[in-house]
Amino acid sequence: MTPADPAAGDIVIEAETGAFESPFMVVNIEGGQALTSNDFSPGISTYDVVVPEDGFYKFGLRVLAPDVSSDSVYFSVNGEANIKYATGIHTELTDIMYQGASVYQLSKGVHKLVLTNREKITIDKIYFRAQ
Ligand SMILES: [Ca+2]
Repeated sequence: MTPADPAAGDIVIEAETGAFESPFMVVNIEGGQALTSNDFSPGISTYDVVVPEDGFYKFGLRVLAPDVSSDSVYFSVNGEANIKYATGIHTELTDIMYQGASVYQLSKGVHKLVLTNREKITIDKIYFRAQ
């Protein structure tokens, strides 16, 4: 089962379009491609996040996270400290909005996102959801 289309107002980035390094790699999944990794070393994937208007945005991911060795990743917005994002276990593609206090006030323009590998998660899409 594929999740519903993203909500209006979401900024959606295909995770596999990042500038990524090993162990991140691209894998084919149902309906397209995703970013995944096969080990626990801290490679990164970087993104330009194009924000269409000033506002508050919440971070989220569409993931496959089938077990306890594949259900987390680190993320950092605009050079802030890495946040560990534990998605919970999902054996089908699932949209998970980060539940911590990470609502970002972003101005119109380009912002920077960095994902850092932690374990064997598979990430299809990245969201910044307008609040
Ligand atoms: Ca994708």
